[in-house]
Amino acid sequence: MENDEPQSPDPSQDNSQTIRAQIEVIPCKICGDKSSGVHYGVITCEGCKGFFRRSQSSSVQYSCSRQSNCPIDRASRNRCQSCRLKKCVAQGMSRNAVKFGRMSKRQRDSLFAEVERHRQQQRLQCNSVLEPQTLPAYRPGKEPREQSSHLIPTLPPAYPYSVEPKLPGCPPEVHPYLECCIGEAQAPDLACRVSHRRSESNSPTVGRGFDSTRSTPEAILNMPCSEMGFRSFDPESLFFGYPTSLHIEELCASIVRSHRETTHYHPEELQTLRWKVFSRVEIHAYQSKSVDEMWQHCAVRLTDAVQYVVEFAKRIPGFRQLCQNDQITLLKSGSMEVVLVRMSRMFNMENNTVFFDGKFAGTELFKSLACSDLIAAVFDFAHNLCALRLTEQQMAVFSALVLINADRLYLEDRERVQRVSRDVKLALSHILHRDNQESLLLKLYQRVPVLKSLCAQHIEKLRWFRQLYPLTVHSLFPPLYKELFGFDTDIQTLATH
Ligand code: 6QP
Repeated sequence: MENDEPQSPDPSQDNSQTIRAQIEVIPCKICGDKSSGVHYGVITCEGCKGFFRRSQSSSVQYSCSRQSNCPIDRASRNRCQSCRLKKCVAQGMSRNAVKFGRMSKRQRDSLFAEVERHRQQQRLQCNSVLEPQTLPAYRPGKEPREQSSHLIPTLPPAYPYSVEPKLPGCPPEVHPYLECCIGEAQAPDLACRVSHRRSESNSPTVGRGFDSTRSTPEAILNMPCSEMGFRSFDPESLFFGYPTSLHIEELCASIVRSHRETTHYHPEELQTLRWKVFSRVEIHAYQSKSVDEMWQHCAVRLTDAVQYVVEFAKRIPGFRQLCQNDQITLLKSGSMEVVLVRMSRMFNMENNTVFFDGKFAGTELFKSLACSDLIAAVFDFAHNLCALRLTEQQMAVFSALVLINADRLYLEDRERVQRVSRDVKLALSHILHRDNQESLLLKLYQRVPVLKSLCAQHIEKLRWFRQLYPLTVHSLFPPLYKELFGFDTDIQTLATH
């Protein structure tokens, strides 16, 4: 695995030495240590480069013993491998990052602008009486936009030379989360909350997908996505005309790549893990957990999976061109559905088990959730989808179709979502036609309402659980989880209800 330097710019166009020297002014995007160049698509230090390389071996599996939101900086980076890896992925590191041929002028300008910002900052720090001569590795709060909020750690300014794109049709807004991130930078466990009320938010609808009217994790979406390393498919070129079959081919390829890059386990790895099943003793240990302990555990797992889906969404051509509110609306209502679609990859039909916490588990393991009906329904869904034996490509495009759903409530620019959705639908038809499996189309469309109902059941259970254990939800559930499921409740509210 020696593709550590897959992204050094083309020397024929740019003086790569100069660029590398410039890049090194920018600290490692993962831990803030001194960077040594672009590794796996992101500016990182040698330590994080090596860590990411090791993490890509199929035998490696990390889990966080806390709440999956550990701060990662130079001093703490070795404390939690799970959170470190998550940050790597969130920042856009990918083992598939390949050499890019040319840096566009925009990319170069943007890179230089970032370098310049860092230079200026360093000069300021050196002049400061309070912080004489310190060149601190990582200064959260000094640069709020560079700060992953821990709300959705997948929202980084990320690499590809982030001049924040002006989203057409969406007026620039003041982002309160910036202040919030500055204020809370030293306590990253606290969620940065944005109470961003929208006009519809007076009548939140419960039970139909997620409540998309609550706080908005703009931070995630603000940044360009990390799809450098390949010529990306440009959805804008489609908006004014009919897509050609070449466009659709490219769209398929792009979605498939996005899927591949944002799934933690690859098909071959899952295949080799199939023999790992929980022993009776292990099953008993899970069953003996208290209800709230098991819920918290699953909430963390689920949030992990959602974060990968957020990253997938950001890499779907056309998604980032939607306005932020619509991106958030689609994620709030669709990311859980995609998690369920993806779960079918991890299902073993031979013994009705699903991959969980490193091994394969049957429904009985989840007894202490006290949701056997929902667990049975989730297993049933995974089983039925698994029975369709989708290829990874088919699943990728189906996942995109589930996410880019123009029928969601509260979309601001529904027409724009419709255009992207139309293309994704064409992509799905195209891929099934190509595979000579057109009969799958109807079967897949028929799964969509089932997904919706599973998510509604999830929400219902969550409300029940929150009534029983408000403090567990308030203090121990991952911020992103609460945000997605519309649990913005603060402690005062809990006290008065
Ligand atoms: C990614 C997991 C297999 C149950 C749990 C989808 C849950 O746990 C609940 N929901 C849930 C959890 C996960 C999920 O997708 C998984 O493949 C991640 N997890 S998981 C896996 C499984 F059968 O925890 O690893 C949905 C909660 Cl939090 C409350 C009540 C009922 C639930 F199902």
